[in-house]
Amino acid sequence: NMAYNMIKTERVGANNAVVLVTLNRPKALNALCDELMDEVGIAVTEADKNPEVGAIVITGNDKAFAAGADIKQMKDKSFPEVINGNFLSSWTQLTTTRKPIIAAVNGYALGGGCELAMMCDIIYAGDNAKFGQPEILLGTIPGAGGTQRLVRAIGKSKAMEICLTGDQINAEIALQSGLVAKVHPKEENLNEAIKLADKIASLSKPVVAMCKEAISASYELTLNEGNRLERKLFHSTFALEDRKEGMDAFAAKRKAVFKDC
Ligand code: CO8
Repeated sequence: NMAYNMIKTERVGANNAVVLVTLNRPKALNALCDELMDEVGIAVTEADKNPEVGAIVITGNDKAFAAGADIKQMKDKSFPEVINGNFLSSWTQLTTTRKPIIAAVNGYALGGGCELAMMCDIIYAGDNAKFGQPEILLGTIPGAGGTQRLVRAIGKSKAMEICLTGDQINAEIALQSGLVAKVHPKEENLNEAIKLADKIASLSKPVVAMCKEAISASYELTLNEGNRLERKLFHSTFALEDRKEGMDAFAAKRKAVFKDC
């Protein structure tokens, strides 16, 4: 296990099958500097490769999930610097992860923080959560999917309102809009996210990966192409012992035991 400066990682859940990544730069409200995002990328990639791990949870602290990209790191950059360095493109590493990632958001998820949460597969919000894309107030626009994933999550009109004003929405509105899957009292939110991750981690890993792949593809493909991919993946599950075990267990009225093969 490598030493991180900006995050903490631990194995949690009943069978230690969940990796918990805690963003740990509280003095800057977890502002997402390059080093922090690089560490998140490494931790998530390692978890993705580890056969004992079934799901990943990313969280912050009570006050902030993350208050955005690091404005102080960004403010003096020139156009040639950002274009030649393809500034912040490394963030997309997260979206290539095959295992499910759950964001447990308490407090601020602003700008890049909101975008980071939206790169995850499921968002659970504490009742004190605040989501927003305040880039417009800084004279810039979202750069890590804010204008794209937010539209798909909550529709054009609400996304326009949020991105064009920089106004924040609270947990209740985020739930109503479909940005988050559930809201919990903030003290319970992380635990609920871990329980969810644990449940997913107890299922067949290749089947979970195929299911995630199919749902993620709906972002990119037409309905026809998406349904075709889904059917191919569905057929593929019949190549797995886990598919047979799942159905045999149902017929025998016992609990399925999956072996990831
Ligand atoms: N960057 C750097 N430092 C930050 C950031 C940030 N985003 N947010 C907070 N901090 C720092 C503050 O400067 C302060 O530091 P210090 O103690 O040294 O003064 C410390 O964190 C505590 O913050 P506050 O004192 O401001 O705390 P408050 O409780 O008063 O306010 C807020 C909390 C409302 C969240 C406030 O901190 C705030 O408005 N933060 C900035 C929010 C913001 O604008 N975020 C968007 C950033 S732009 C962005 O994310 C672009 C994404 C592009 C991604 C592209 C990827 C490819």
